[in-house]
Amino acid sequence: MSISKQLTVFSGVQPTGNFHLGNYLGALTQWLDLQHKYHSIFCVVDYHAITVPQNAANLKRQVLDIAKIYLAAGINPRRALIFRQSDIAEHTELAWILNCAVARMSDLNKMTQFKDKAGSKNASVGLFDYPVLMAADILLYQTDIVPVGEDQLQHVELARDLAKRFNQQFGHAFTIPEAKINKEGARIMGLDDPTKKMSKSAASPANYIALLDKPETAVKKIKRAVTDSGSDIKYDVKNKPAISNLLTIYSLLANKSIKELERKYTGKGYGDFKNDLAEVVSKFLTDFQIKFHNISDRQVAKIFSQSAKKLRPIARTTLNKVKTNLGL
Ligand code: AQP
Repeated sequence: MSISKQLTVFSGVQPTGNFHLGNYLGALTQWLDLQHKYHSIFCVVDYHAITVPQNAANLKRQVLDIAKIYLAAGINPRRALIFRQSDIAEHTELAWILNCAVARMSDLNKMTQFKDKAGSKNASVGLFDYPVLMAADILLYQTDIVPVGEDQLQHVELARDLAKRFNQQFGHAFTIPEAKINKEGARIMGLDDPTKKMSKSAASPANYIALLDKPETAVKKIKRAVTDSGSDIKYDVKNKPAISNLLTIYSLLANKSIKELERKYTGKGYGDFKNDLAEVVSKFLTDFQIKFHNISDRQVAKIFSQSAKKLRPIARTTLNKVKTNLGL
């Protein structure tokens, strides 16, 4: 009889900009469930953050704040390992090896996020290559499940392809991971433009509700959120993308089905709907921020160091296998 290994979950968030409701509903809410069932590893991916210019003091602050967001949202450090990517050097070492052994320019040229993010800017090589670093993050821990929002699906696919290629060409070294996407909330759209995803790096703060926005600021953002033509509160992504997005946010935060909300607002207008949604969001943020402000930097530093101590040997074992297979 074979003893099946406990499955491993890995995911991460970049410590950049304002962690928003899209990150929370698309990724973090999945982590909350998974931590009870699986060996769970949640990373603050600071090496990814430096793919675009950062201010040193600000980056240091944001790294701690993202970990506090994980904790305030309900990630339990006794169940899940929360760590800082740059504490484990094996991430960049494996990324280099993948770059040379199996990643190809043609793979990275297909990545839509790079095209979206690089725009006309003088993009860094790191920004182009960041999906390979993400593959290394995932593969180092022999990850089975990667809970992410829809925008990261393409990157998890790349991690799968690189792992398969490596295993075939050089001998087995990696578990093949699978992405896990929420049924609802996988792609929360911008409040100012429901055709584009809610994004930390959006040009205008009217695009997102940050988990650290003052509740009164969030209320204003919801009241100013764009709506569709007509006045029905109806979930119809094609014809009513803005209201559908607001219904999704409302449904997930209030734990009410979209059908129930549609019934509740039959015959009512956008004004009533937005007032109630603003109240739901405001309460959510108030409760969340009380927990956030109760966590100290020292607590986070201790969690980082304890997690890194446990994870380093796993990362080292994978890397040693990879190096042996390559003759390094
Ligand atoms: N709008 C979104 N809806 C649902 N999920 C989302 N995610 C991001 N935006 C949405 C998910 O959040 C996790 C953390 O993302 P990240 O820090 O790696 O950043 P990102 O995917 O590049 O998206 P952001 O947060 O909008 O940042 P910028 O503006 O820098 O691109 C991931 O699981 C992601 O899928």
